[in-house]
Amino acid sequence: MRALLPSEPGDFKIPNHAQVVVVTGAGISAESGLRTFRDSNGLWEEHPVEDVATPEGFEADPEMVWRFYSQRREQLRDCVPNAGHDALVTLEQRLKAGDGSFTLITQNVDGLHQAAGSEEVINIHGNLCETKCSNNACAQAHNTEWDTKFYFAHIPRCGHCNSYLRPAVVWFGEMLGLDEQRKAINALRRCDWFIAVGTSGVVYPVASYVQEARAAGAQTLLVNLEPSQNAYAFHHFIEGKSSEVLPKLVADKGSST
Ligand code: BV8
Repeated sequence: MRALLPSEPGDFKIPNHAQVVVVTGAGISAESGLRTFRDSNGLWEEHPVEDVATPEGFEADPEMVWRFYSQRREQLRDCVPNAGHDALVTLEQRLKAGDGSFTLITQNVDGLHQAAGSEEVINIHGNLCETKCSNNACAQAHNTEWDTKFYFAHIPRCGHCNSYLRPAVVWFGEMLGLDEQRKAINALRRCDWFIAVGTSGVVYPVASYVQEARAAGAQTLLVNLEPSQNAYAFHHFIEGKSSEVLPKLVADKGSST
């Protein structure tokens, strides 16, 4: 693996005409108080991923899966976006005011980017606070009755086909949404800046997006506490907390060429 030369946020000037794609992971929400997945004391520590984030896990023990996701919904009540989320809103607004473009692909299901004011967001792994019917053939994909309620009492059932409802997130072994994937690939193929923030680069296909961006000729930056598993694929690595690095990285550093 090629050694990544560490960079500083001040080394980069993102011009107002840049075509930017940002990918975020659980690390950007860590400073809002949400646990990540694979750090020490991470979410998967108590719940092996195959038990709670797979269709098989849900089929085997829907109660336990609903408890896991309901605890995460509860956690969310006290969380607000942090300076990392806010910096991405600032960047999006600056690019839209210029003749640039901005696409935010988030693996997070916490909705904090939208709460911060980000508009062009692709929830590539779904949304924690939305619920859908577990029967893929059911016409009633969403049952709004449960979209914001926190399940602890009993497993909710679809009002249309009576199957269990489930969190509207993408589990391992499940395909990502076709519309979300199409939007993501379209943005990657025309980007000239690609920034991944707070992700371990373990989960595919999102971990391969940096390769798509490189193929499009983009500058690729990783902002993380440590080199991610796919760090080798990036041109630059900025080590640090997203809430500290991003405001410096996205600042408008004078008139751009
Ligand atoms: C699919 C559910 C087709 C929602 C999640 C072999 C090769 C390639 C692919 C595969 C393979 N075997 C299986 C696969 C496919 C599989 C996969 O990638 N497996 C991996 C584990 C190898 N992928 C899939 O199944 C996907 N579907 O590919 O369909 C298919 C199907 C079957 C077989 C083949 C193909 C579906 C993937 C979606 C899975 N769902 N969760 C939920 O509950 O949230 S994934 C889960 O991990 C979350 O969604 C999360 O978003 C995602 C990634 O985690 P991160 O966000 O990166 O978080 P993590 O804790 O890992 O890292 C945080 C980082 O932040 C750390 O590096 C830390 O240092 C840093 N950090 C912490 N604090 C800060 C910080 N950085 C900056 N500042 C801070 N303050």
